[in-house]
Amino acid sequence: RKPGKVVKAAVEKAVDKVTELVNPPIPGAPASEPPSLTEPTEPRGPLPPKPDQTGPETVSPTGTPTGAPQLSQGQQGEFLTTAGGTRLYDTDHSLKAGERGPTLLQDHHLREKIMHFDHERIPERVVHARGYGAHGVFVGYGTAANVCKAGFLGDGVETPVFVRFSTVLGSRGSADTVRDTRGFATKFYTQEGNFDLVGNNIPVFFIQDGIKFPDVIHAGKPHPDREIPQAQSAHDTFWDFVSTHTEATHHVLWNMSDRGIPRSYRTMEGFGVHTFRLVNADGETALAKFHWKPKLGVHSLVWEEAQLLAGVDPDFHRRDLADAIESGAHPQWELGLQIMPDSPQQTFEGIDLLDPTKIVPEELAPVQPVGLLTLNRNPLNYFAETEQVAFHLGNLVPGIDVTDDPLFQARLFSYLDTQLTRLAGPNFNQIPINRPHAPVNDMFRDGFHQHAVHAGVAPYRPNTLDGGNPFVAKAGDRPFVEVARPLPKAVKVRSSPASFADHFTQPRLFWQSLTPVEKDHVVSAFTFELGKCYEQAIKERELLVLANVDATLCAEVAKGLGLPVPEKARLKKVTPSPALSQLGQTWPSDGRMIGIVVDPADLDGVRTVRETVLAGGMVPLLIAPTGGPLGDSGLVAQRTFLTARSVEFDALLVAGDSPDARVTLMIQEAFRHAKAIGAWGTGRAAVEAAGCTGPGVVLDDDASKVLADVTTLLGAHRVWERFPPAIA
Ligand code: HDD
Repeated sequence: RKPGKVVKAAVEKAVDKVTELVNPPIPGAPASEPPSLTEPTEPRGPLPPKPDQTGPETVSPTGTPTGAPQLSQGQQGEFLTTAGGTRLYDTDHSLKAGERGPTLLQDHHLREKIMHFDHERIPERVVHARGYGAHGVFVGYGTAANVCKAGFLGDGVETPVFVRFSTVLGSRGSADTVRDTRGFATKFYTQEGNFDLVGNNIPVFFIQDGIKFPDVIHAGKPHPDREIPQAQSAHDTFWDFVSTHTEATHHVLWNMSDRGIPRSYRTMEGFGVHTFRLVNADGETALAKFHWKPKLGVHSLVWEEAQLLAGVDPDFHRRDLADAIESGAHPQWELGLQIMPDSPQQTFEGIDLLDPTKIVPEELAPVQPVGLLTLNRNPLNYFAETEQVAFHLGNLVPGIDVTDDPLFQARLFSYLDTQLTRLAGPNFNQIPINRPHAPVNDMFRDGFHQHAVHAGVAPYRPNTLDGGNPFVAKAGDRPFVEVARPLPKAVKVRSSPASFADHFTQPRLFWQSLTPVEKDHVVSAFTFELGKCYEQAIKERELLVLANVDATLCAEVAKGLGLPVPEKARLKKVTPSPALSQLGQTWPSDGRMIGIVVDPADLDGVRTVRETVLAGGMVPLLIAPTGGPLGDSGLVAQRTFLTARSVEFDALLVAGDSPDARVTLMIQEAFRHAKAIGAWGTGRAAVEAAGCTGPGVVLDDDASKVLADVTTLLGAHRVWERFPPAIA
């Protein structure tokens, strides 16, 4: 045998071993071929998708075909073909007049390949461009029946869903962890048609009337001259707008709070924001607000961590969601309703329910659980599903109707209109991810990208030629019927009701409901963002706004900016809503990332800890000086001192001492970000040498006790006691 072959075989064997250790086989998953170092020489059939991945459903839960293709038409077939299906024998060389000659115009494959590539990108969403999606299932509890007749809320009814999370301001390639509002859009493929709940992780909005949407977005997007900064609100135009447009104050307060930098999509609340009108089987109506409550609790990053992550792992939230689903840690949210009477005034406890800058505190109208959402499958293809999904608030089902909130009303126009350019035509509902699972019979015809081959000759009503089909549904056939509500006697005006003028009571309510630690973070966020503005007048004007929210908030931000504190404003007394704080509760530690700096001298101890972490539903990541297998222990380093950074982990365990400065940095960052730290063996010396002792740092000889204490600390997410807040 030639020596080269022996070396190659040995390398292949080693690669296979490491691959198996890093990616242990998933029970029940179809066996996949081991990766090879050389290019395959024989054609083979399509590869199956990974067990956590599927495309849009091809049949509804009751067996109705959804029209989605059975298996994606992909590049996994045996032979490469043209788009017309003709087999090709070469795709690496253009057709030329001789090897050194010019390329011939007749080369159809060259022209088709480049033509298609030139048009692979479509316009990104004008807002919410950066997003990530997942498939799942929603199961109704049946508890909403007294207020809402929607079938999907019925007891035990299972409805397939697709959820897309997003940031608002950044471009499609921007970082996940920037300070911003997060989109939380859910498409329920119900048996009565699609219902889209297009919400955010913040329950209020910047504007009360949709006509101002271009203004707030132009202000938040990068400056038009230099197109900077990307995916940020920390710049002059944003603060110029919100400091002069005070109805934005409530939303701004939420953005500057920890809600603006979620730890994960899995640990965010979601809100439908607007008030909806619900109808029950007896035709009675109620007003309601939708809430998503995460089973893992509401958790956030700290600001420095968010900034580091934007560079270290710009895909942090995407990766987190996909990994969690792949590993079987399926994230869940309970859907809840706040129910308010449908009074002629459409107010509740003095709160105008048509004003999207106002919340209804949960203490006044408790959130009543009506169903459970589980995200359990990753998309098969990002573009086909996550990019092409199109949400629209007008996708309503019997039992759920709109209200006259002027923001809601403008949105009803925008979401259809925007798809015409983004998805190039009016037939975007025929894209597999958007196809309803209920039968569709719409008489819409032709247009760009028409997929259907419609039969019949009479796409109009009334007709006799197609037997009068399709017929309109009668009351017993469960049609969607707009609620017939008397309109107030009115004149045409361009103005808002007087109740919309109160811009400060609820921001104050939010501020006063936060704990001192959370208030500290709000002060820092305002100080940071305004500190990035160049125009002095903008900072001073925002301080005037803050003076109307709270004197301490205003004074602390002014101190940070080095500016005089404006005169005290007359402030309303508010009753805090403890439900608005995200601290003070204990949550499951499922799916948390635990970094473990290994001790090469005590790999048995590391193995035990790793197994306990896994058994606890958390994810252990072993960090060692170099990659690859750790001795003969059967363990493999998933991170090295070069590739690991503290921000990836929710808690850090240090099993071994190491003179490496990157380990010291890892410990110090985890400490600074109020994370739980545990150490045993020689690792204790490493933590002490980094100067990181105090609350939330567990040092003990018994590794299992260290892990147990760290897991308990994770229940509260962070160890805030480490840094007493500056604000009482
Ligand atoms: Fe919007 C996208 C949420 C106000 C116009 N919006 C979009 C998405 C979310 C929201 C989550 C991303 C959907 C996806 O993942 O595809 N938007 C909101 C919320 C609002 C809101 C919670 C206030 C309560 N939006 C709003 C207004 C307008 C729009 C007032 C226009 C008048 N939004 C759009 C849009 C987008 C969109 C331009 C861009 C891409 C798309 O619709 O499909 O139509």
